[in-house]
Amino acid sequence: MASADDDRHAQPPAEPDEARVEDPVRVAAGIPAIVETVARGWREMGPARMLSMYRHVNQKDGFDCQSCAWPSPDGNRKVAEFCETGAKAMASEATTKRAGPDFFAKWSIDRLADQTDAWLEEQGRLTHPLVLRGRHYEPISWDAAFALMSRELNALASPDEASFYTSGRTSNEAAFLYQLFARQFGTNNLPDCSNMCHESSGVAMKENIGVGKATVSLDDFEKTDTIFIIGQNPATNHPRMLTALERAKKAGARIVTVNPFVEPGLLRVKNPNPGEYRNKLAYLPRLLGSGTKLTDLYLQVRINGDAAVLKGIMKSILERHPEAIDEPFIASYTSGYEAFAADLPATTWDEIADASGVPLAQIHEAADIAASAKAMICCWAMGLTQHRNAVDTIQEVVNLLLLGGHIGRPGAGACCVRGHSNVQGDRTMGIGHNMPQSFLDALTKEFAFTPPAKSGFDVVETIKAMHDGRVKVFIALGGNFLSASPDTVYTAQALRSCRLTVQISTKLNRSHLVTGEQALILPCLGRSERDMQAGGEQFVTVEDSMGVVNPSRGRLDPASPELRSEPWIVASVAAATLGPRSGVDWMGRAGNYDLIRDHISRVVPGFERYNERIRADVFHLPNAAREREFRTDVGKAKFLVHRIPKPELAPGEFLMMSVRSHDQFNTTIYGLNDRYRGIRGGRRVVFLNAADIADEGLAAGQVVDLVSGCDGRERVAERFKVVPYSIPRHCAATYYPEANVLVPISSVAEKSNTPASKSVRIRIRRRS
Ligand SMILES: Nc1nc2c(c(=O)[nH]1)N[C@H]1C(S)=C(S)[C@@H](COP(=O)(O)OP(=O)(O)OC[C@H]3O[C@@H](n4cnc5c(=O)[nH]c(N)nc54)[C@H](O)[C@@H]3O)O[C@H]1N2
Ligand SMILES: Nc1nc2c(c(=O)[nH]1)N[C@H]1C(S)=C(S)[C@@H](COP(=O)(O)OP(=O)(O)OC[C@H]3O[C@@H](n4cnc5c(=O)[nH]c(N)nc54)[C@H](O)[C@@H]3O)O[C@H]1N2
Ligand SMILES: [Mo]
Repeated sequence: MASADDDRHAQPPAEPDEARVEDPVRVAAGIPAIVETVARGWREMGPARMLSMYRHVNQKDGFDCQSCAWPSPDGNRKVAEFCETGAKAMASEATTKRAGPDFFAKWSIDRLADQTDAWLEEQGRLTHPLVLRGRHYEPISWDAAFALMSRELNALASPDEASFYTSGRTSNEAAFLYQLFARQFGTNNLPDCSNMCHESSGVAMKENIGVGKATVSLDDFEKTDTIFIIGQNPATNHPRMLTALERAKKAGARIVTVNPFVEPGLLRVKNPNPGEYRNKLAYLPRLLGSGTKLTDLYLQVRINGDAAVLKGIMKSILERHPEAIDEPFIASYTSGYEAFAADLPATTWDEIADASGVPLAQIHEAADIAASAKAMICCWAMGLTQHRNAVDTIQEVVNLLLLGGHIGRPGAGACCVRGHSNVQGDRTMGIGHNMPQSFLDALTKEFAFTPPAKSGFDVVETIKAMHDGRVKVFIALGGNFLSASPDTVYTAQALRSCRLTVQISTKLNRSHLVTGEQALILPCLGRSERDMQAGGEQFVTVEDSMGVVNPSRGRLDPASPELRSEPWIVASVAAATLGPRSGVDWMGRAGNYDLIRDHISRVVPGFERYNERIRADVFHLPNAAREREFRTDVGKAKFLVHRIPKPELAPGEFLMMSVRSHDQFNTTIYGLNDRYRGIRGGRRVVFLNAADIADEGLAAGQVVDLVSGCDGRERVAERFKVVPYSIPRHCAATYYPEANVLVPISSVAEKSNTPASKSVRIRIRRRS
């Protein structure tokens, strides 16, 4: 049985919150972004290291930024091809601080667990392989660590008792080796962060259009005249997207935003990058000016009201703008239009107004904009993917695009904006619990073994399987599984039930503190660091959100001589565990990544002549839907019909979305400010509509507990300060990961199994 202390340690401490509330900003980026970039870099890295980092990031001879998956231009890149958020990610990795053996001798895992996530992050880079002995981590040799892993893995009754998690910073080369290892070991248990992220997008689009990836590329933003941004906060999470948006605006495009929050960063932007200004004399005045307006029409939708908004827009187009329907495209390339067109009149305006919370006049206005579009792009992210009906909603977005023929046309298409910098590449490389048979067949052909046929566990299934003893060894290639996953206390119990948990990491996080009976930390090189192997200096490759493959070459000296690269670590575990039965020369591949890329070139379509092409330049992967070739079961793009989900709130309940602040990368907390939304010095806040605060008899600044539970088990997140904010009635917002304890493990998106972490039903409880 877990003790109350154990449960408490699974979560960041519920400290009295010091959050202060200011006015939200009026314009994104600008001078404060420059100040943050320089101040953070200077503090963490010192001036020389900082300049080297900023000079090499996202350059073709440098490394790929560790932050988001937004693409860099194919052609000429600016001198500073990065943003404030990227600077924070770089500073976090290239910091001169170290958490070495002395640190762990001093700090037990219990005392560490009492610290905040921001404090854990601040302790610096991990330097040595570590094993947990008693309540302290102690150094262990690499060989002894691999021997321990091999012993535990080979002692399992079935390979399916192990699960191999991947987070999206992992390179293509490491990912390819890792999935090969898991499958040769005998399991498809390859959960990844995508299961909690854009899985819903992949599932939805594969059914609609036969491709689970964005159909646009960066230059489409220069050709578009209409952009919808649905459930995404680019100013914080994909700041370089603002450059594309600003350019599109200057070229006359219109932007419609759909979001429950009025996100200040979507209203106006001032680009802080001098490279954006052809006339350098204009730079300073423009930086001091009021910036460029981004959003033309802001639909402040109720949380999970998007399906209603989208159906409303399409109904309005059918009724009021039949000329905007691309009949030739629909006739040649799609199926299911009749059923779709018959369903919209059956959906009533009352239903649309109720479920969306958006005034109908605004829905018609959005329809007018969509109907006049010659080339429309729809962008979305977590605001759509993390709901129970996420797959259906995303399919409505695709319906809207299909209606106007906006797929496979210059300046138009679907743009699911990925999170982690290589999350898309990892899946392309075979990180996935149910890869298509064609991929498994290609593995068989290349490596002369039969991969397991049975579908493996994703994230939620892995947690449940660990919880009830079906998975006993858990290995994580990056990430922070405990804090990123839903239902924190349940997930902590699951991890504690394991025989062995292994974290391959760069920095300390809470997943190192809540462990199986035995635990290892294997510290690895970050992307910015030089990677020397037996065959000389190596580079890796990554795929961005638009299917462009980029090389990434580290430039800094490693944070410690004990660090090893991810491909080397994976190869070593595989060699130790599988021995000669594998037939793969693992250490040969770890010594020369060209050999890994040669395998990839024969296994993964689109990577032919990989080594040669990546040395010449970045390259685009093929995307059939972009060519209007729709590889669905009927060979056409499909209109799909869905009902608007019924609002599911009981009286006194709120629907809560858990979102990112401006000062975090997922579970890595850089600082306590959310500059654009005007929150300073704290994270335990709950954003509510002022009328709801009054109705509940609460006051701004009051500290409350948040309670959820849909399966008979009550979950409590303590000490959240009430903040009035522009958000629809009966909606609430908190920050992730503090609120993850409230997300029930059973509350997932249909078809994608993604935790519904933006549709959490909560109650607000006064503290006595
Ligand atoms: N700085 C920084 N950059 C990041 C990350 C980070 O943590 N920090 N994380 C990376 C990762 S892995 C990812 S996946 C992306 C995430 O990027 P985003 O998806 O932009 O991240 P979130 O903060 O989760 O917020 C989503 C937005 O959805 C809105 N939203 C919530 N519920 C709904 C809804 O029901 N309908 C609509 N229309 N909108 C809704 C919220 O108000 C918020 O504006 O960013 C990546 N980049
Ligand atoms: N409630 C709620 N939960 C969510 C979300 C949400 O919006 N709301 N978002 C979900 C989403 S979109 C995602 S993607 C997941 C994120 O889940 P994860 O990807 O598992 O989490 P991160 O916080 O990105 O992982 C951070 C850790 O990765 C390690 N790391 C950093 N760089 C490297 C590297 O180069 N190599 C290795 N090996 N390790 C490295 C560091 O030790 C760091 O502490 O969380 C999900 N959870
Ligand atoms: Mo993500």
